[in-house]
Amino acid sequence: MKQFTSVHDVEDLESLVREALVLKQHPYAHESLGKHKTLGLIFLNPSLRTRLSTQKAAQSLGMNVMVMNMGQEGWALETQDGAIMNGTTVEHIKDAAAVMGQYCDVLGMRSFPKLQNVEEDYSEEILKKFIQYANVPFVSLESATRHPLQSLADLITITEHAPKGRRPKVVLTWAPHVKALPQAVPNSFAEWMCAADVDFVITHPEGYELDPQFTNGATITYNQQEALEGADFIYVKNWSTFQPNYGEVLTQDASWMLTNQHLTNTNNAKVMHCLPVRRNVELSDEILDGPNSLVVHEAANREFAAQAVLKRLLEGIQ
Ligand code: AN0
Ligand code: CP
Repeated sequence: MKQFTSVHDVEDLESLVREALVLKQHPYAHESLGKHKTLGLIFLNPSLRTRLSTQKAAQSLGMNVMVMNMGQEGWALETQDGAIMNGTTVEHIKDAAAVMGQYCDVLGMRSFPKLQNVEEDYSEEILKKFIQYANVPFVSLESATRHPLQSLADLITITEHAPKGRRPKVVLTWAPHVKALPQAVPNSFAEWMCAADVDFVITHPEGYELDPQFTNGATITYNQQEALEGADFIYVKNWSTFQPNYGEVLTQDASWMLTNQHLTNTNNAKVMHCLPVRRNVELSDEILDGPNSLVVHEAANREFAAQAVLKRLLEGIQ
């Protein structure tokens, strides 16, 4: 593997999930694979899980890790080709990426969308330029439109907890939030669930339709109660609007926040969320602190998702 930016970079999904589950049992089985190899993690935005789980995963493979909080500690980056840099930006992404590619054998970057211009965000310009100029194997730590390490951890979690002998029903439900959030997590989750062996339903209020390039193959309904019927897994996430007005909050309707009452007609559904979560806005305390919550298991699996991906990237170098 040369890069991990979406499900399309994975040749065999099932074997990657299996590999992650084996690594979870034997995390130090490949501790010399990354010897004398350096991973650079570049954060243009905040992170807890992605930063720590990816560092730990790399260390278990014997890699050296460098983390750069670009947003706070780096120079302000210019991304426009041909820009006359007489404003606030100090260094062009071309130069910064090329230099980091000299220091690192594998690079990862987190870059959120600005949620102002749909064409700009969905072109993934920053991600593409970074990969092009760094010119080393690359892992996305969440880009403007996708969060593939999260989706892989989610699929690992579903695989571990799935009912035996039948396809699980997985429901992605929109949840309220006070801020406009990216579509990256739901886009990515939808894309991975459409590629996995599950029955997949998406439910959200009218106006929150996701880009169909990610949801093709899913059943989509505005009726949350109907969607949740018989669910084995409920994946909770807020997102802002995609179209026609990009990056907006249309409603904060609290009836969309899952409580135990919402689980009544499910198959004793397990509840998932990528975290961080706004308690009692996106998800109720009673669910998060109750027996159906998988959120901490999911976060734990981020380590083995990252380790499986880094292992494949390292194998691509050797
Ligand atoms: C981010 C998002 O929704 O994309 C990161 C999630 C992993 N969440 C927030 O900004 C709260
Ligand atoms: N789920 C997730 O990516 O968390 P962080 O933003 O804390 O990395």
